[in-house]
Amino acid sequence: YSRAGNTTHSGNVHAIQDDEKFSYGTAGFRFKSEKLPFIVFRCAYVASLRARQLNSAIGVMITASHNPSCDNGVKLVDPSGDMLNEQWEIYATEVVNATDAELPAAVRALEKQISVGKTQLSRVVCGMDTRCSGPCLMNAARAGAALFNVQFDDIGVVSTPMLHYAVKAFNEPKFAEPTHDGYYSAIADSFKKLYEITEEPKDSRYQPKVIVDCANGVGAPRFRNLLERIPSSLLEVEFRNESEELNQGCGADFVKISQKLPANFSPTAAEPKCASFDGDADRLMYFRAKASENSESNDAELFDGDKIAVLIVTYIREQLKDYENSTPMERLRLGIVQTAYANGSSTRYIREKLGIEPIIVPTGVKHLHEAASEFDIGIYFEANGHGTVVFSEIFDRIIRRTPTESLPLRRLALFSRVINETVGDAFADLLAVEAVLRHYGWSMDDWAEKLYRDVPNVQIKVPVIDRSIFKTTNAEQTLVKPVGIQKMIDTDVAKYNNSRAFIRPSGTENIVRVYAEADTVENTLQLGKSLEQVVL
Ligand code: NG1
Ligand code: ZN
Repeated sequence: YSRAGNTTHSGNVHAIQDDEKFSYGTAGFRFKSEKLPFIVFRCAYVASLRARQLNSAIGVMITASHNPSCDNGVKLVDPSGDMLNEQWEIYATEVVNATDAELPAAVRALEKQISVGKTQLSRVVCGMDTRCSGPCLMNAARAGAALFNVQFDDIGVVSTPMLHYAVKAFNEPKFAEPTHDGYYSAIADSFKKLYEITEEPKDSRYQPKVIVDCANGVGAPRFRNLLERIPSSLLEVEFRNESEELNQGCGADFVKISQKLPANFSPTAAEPKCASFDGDADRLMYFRAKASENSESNDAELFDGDKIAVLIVTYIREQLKDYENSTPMERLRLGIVQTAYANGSSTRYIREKLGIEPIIVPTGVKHLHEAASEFDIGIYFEANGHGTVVFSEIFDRIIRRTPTESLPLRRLALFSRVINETVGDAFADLLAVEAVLRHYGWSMDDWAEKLYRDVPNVQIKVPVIDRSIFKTTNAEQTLVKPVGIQKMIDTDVAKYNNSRAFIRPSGTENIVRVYAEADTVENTLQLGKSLEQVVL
């Protein structure tokens, strides 16, 4: 697994030059799959060091999420199921960037630097998505972890959130059993119990049926496994896009960016409630065919991460009232975290109607998760459908572990276990959304009308030669470099009503992203186009 001997899953040597450098980005290392064997090998070694340092389980996830099937990637997961500690991202980058000749010295230096405590609990837990390069990379990971003699657990083909969940479960046995079954039953059992103590309103328009676009990824087999534990009278799921080309014309990212129906969804058929996963099932997007005079139109109406976040926060706040009424002195702090991509309407609604000041952080789950963890109940969602709710120890003590007769508080405790608090999880989030819709007796129409309406928005990917020349500030909403561009953006934005726009370099693809909002669809598209010209 050296750079010189880097061998692809088809058995060809694909040497990596000494001067080719890589960096641990928002999604770990993510490239064409042929580059990955030596990277995964070295990352698993770094994971084993981290495991020894903390005497804990550390996760390695092999996936490239919504990217095409020829890509793959690897990211590491810290003991509580969180993203890897930042200093260790730097270590991982250093180890991967060492030449073959430099590697032994780099490794010795690192081994000297970290102090190793007791080691009997140290292990590397590794999962992969459905890509055909996965098994070869799993072998590379096993070999990497073996260098330092750390136990290796191959948990097979899993969604990214299942891997995060398993890592936490290995380290906190009370949390759940660290197996596929442990994950399925913890979530499904909480969903069923929550169902039992939720009374659907008499005039309910809720439909217990969802059509799910699995992006031809890991969501198909694993969500089927989870649903085996939930009677179809409680929730019926129809699966689409299970085994064709991964992420091709489908999946949460496709639906979000194109605002179109994914492959195999028809605008004319009666498909009232649909949802889309991404390739590794950590993103969830609800959608339905957009009402249109043109029966051929493939336009989708999105119920994205922002809509999901607002739905969930509305529910949590309502359940929490009981607690606040009985103990007015001891409040649980409820917060909501978004990024600049959140629809302006959602941010305004949260601020003005819910009376909560949303926290805006830079793109990347790490930033959202961190900010949400400051609260007793921290809700975070990216507009693209990646998000969850995190709970503090105080919440755990007061709401989960204190027996109560209060139905709202019992519901809140169960809801907090349906959610996968380690990371955004398409399966858990879908069950959480269904539980809330049923609680309110809401149809998709209700969900669309009773909260807020999106302002028209557009996202454009602009390919660039070197995205590193773009530097931002103000939670990525202002460009400081190249000098002068921000002025041009401001001039364009000022031409439209209710407009907002920003340009930032992607952390995962060699593109910059243009995001724009304005009063009408036409103006939004125009603004987007003119901003695209600014970058080109
Ligand atoms: P970049 O490529 O940095 O915009 C994308 C998503 C992030 C996050 C990461 C990791 C958007 C606009 N960006 O990041 O939210 O999900 O991928 O997968 O959706
Ligand atoms: Zn993903």
